Formats: sequence, C-alpha cells, structure tokens
Amino acid sequence: MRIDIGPAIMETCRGDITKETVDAIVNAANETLLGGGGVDGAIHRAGGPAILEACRKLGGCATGDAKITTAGNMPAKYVIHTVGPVYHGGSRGEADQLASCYRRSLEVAADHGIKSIAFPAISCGVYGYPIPEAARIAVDTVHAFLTEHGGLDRARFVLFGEGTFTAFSKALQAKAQPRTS
Ligand code: AR6
Repeated sequence: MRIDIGPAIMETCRGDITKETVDAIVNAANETLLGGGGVDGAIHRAGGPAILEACRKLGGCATGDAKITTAGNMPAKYVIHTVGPVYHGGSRGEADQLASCYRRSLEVAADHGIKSIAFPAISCGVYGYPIPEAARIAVDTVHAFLTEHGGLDRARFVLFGEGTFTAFSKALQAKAQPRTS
C-alpha cells in the first residue's frame, strides 16, 4: 500500500527492517538503549558493536522520545532509537506516548537532513499494544508530520508479520484521497 502526500511517499511493506536501504531505520528499543529482543535484537546483531558503543554514550531514552546513532554495518546510515509504551489497557497515556515515538523520530530525522525513514510496528511485539489501534496512531502521526513539514521524501512501515502488515495497510488505505477521475 502506498499513498502520495505532496511530493512525499508513505507506504507499507513486509520485510526485515535491518535490510532497508533508507537513510534511517527506527528501532523499537527500551529505556536503557542497551539492546533487547525483537527488532532491537535484530538491529544490534545486523549492525554490529558500533551501535551498542554509540548507545552507551546516550544515557538511555525516555518513553516517547528518540535518539540517533550510526547504523554500523547495515545499509541504512542511521538508527533512530525510540522507546514505545508498554500497553497497560490504554488509560495510562499509552496513545500519546506511542504518537510521540513517531513524531520525535521524524523530528530527529529532519534535524539530521534525513530524506527516507523506515519504521517497525513500535510497541506491537512484547510491549503488547493492540495492533489495529497502534497502526492507526502510527499512520495518523506520520501522515500529519509529512503534511505539515517538508524535507522527508519517503516514510515506510516495514512490517515483519502478516497481522501488522494488514493493519498498517488498512490504516494507510483510510488516508488515501478518493480519486475524482
Ligand atoms: N524487522 C521488522 N520488524 C520486526 C523485526 C525485523 N527484523 N523483528 C521483529 N519485528 P518488538 P516492542 C517486529 O517486540 O513491542 C525489545 O526487547 C515484531 O514482529 O521488537 O516495541 C526491546 O529492547 C513486532 O511487530 O518491540 C524492548 O524491551 C514489532 O517489530 C521491547 O522489545 C515490534 O516488536 C520493545 O517492545
């Protein structure tokens, strides 16, 4: 699924984010920034020790914030590490924190002149966020940012599983302008 937002493209695809040839890939990390399982583990394995070395100097990252490092041996230039909320039922500000992850990642990207960025489904693994709701928040937040700010050419959601791919594609489809001709 792919839509145009002015000169920029927003899209979904299935795959392994560590193989993406974009300027920056986003990591669904934890507050220590010292590695973990899921996409975080895959990124540290594929990028090599330079990422952990850079992360150690950052002093962690608050939930909803984002920090940038090298991508080490991966094809991308940078990793933007963000920390999604653990889902506790939805009444502890999880939606705002999840939206903040996408927004802060895009702000950090824009500050570094990044033109293309790939996101995983933040909080949709061990952090337990309900996938359709997380997909809507992700798509709405990225769509709003690309609509309001120039600079980025491409924002892509790289989804590992069928469930996240379907939900994110559906949320993106809902943003597509109806054709008039
Ligand atoms: N490429 C793209 N997506 C992936 C990949 C990959 N290589 N590997 C997994 N996913 P999770 P969270 C998907 O659990 O819920 C870590 O231990 C996965 O299928 O990685 O934000 C951190 O250190 C799921 O849809 O992140 C934190 O402690 C999505 O990525 C904690 O997990 C996110 O799943 C963060 O939990």
